[in-house]
Amino acid sequence: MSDAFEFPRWPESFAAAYRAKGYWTGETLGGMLRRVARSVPDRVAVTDGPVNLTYAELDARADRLAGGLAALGLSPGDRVVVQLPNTVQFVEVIFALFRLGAIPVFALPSDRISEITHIFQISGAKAYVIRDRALGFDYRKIAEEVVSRIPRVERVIVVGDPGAFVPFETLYGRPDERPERAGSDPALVTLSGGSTALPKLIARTHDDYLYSVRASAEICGLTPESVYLCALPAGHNFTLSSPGILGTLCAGGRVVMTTDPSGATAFSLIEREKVTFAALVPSLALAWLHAERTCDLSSLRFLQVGGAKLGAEMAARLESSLGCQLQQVYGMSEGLVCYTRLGDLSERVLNTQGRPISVDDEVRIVDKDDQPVPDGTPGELLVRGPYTIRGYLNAEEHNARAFTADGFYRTGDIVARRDDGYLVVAGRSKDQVNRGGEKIAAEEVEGHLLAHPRVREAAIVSIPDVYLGEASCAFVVADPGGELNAAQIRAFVRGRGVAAYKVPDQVRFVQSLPKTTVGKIDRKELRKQHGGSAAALP
Ligand code: AMP
Ligand code: DBH
Repeated sequence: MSDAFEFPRWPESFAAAYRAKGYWTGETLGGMLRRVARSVPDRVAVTDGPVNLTYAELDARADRLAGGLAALGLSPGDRVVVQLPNTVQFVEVIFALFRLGAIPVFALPSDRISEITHIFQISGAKAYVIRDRALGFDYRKIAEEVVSRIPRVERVIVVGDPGAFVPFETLYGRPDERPERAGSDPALVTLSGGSTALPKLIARTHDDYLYSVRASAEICGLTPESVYLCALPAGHNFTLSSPGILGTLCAGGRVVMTTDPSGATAFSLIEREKVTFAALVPSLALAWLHAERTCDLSSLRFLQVGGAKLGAEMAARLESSLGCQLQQVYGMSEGLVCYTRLGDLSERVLNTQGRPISVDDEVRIVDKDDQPVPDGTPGELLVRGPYTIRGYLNAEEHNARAFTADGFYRTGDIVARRDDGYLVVAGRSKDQVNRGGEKIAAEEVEGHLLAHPRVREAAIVSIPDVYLGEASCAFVVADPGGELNAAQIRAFVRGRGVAAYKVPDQVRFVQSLPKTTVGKIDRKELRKQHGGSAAALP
């Protein structure tokens, strides 16, 4: 990618309307922290183990780090890949980048060399911020490879033992005195869960992101007394913004970081830090249900579950077992977020994935021919609104398919709208496996499988899984002659340097794959043949 950082923007008539309605205020994420720090300087913003950073301290550190990053040669508009575990440095770094006007590109801790190389290539990023080791992995190894493969990557900043790279601690420099960015500038970049061979980049502006953050904090009733347990990866859209880290800070509340989301650790943190809310994916919620409970969880006001479908039965069990309100969250990095509301009737909380944040989220549910379906009938969800992107970055061809001519994003989710306006997610039309909230693009893993010299054809489909909701199954047509087994296939994919969750959970060898009339692999038919469910468009 070139240095240009152009992303599809909202047409001016929409932008003007979103400003006029007070959604887009011109405030930046850096400006938001400054404002909150002035009003509650001595309250704790972030807790990480024994560390308690106040708003005044976080604000000052962000300024000094921005100065240090500038001294390293980073400028406004530069992209910086951030791959940090849930620690206080994550929050410091992102606000330093916001202040500098540099753009964090969020990688997840599970990403490995294959994903990271792709992220650098398509984002044009020239710096990388990592922890030395976390979760049993040495991230400096990825950094070494990235630096040798991509000459543009000039700086690697390491929290912890830096090896040959730049130590994070030396970055606290003289405060950077740059003017604030404009609200319409890009604030951050995340990656789409993807259904294409490689994920696409999503640029979010300060205006649109902060609107979703502010509105989410309001929907969740956040106040300076709110304490958020950040248990899912901090760089994910759910954790960052729904209302997550940024929403909590926007309300003057406190974020408690943990790198261990297990029930045992989370429960003791909830008791010790008097946590008032947390966000989980369904599989983690299930693990919490089964974890031993000796701690006092009475501070917990509500628990958010999202990222993958939560069944009504599980929802009911969660609510009664944890003794707090449940909130279902259905969102996407591209924008739209739906919540069941606190105080909603239990029927809605258990059976729906909520309703959109904004009355100006325009939701269309359509059949195969893009015609609207009646309420109660499942169809593909299309959406347009004040915080839903109008296109991926540098992806003109893909955008023509992923967005309608009038700017609606095609979510690839099969959804029914009830007459009360609440949405029920019924399935998916995109070629993706949602493995406990972690999204796997079928095409991406198929590409890795096909790289094996003895694999002739391959298809990835979802299969039901008690814990994860869905697991991935690889159907492989192997070259005749010689032995090829499942373990070899899995080891091969792992050896390609991909995130562990993408390694197929099951591998099945078949003689041939079913094809559609145009000769593409018919994943729906495969799922049907092998006992999975296939959501069909009406
Ligand atoms: P991502 O592309 O990683 O941002 O993931 C967004 C996708 O996750 C959505 O388009 C849905 O397919 C799925 N998703 C998120 N939340 C839920 C939910 N509560 N129920 C079902 N699917 C969900
Ligand atoms: O899965 C998601 O991407 C997601 C889930 C809940 C999301 O992006 C969000 C809330 O904001």
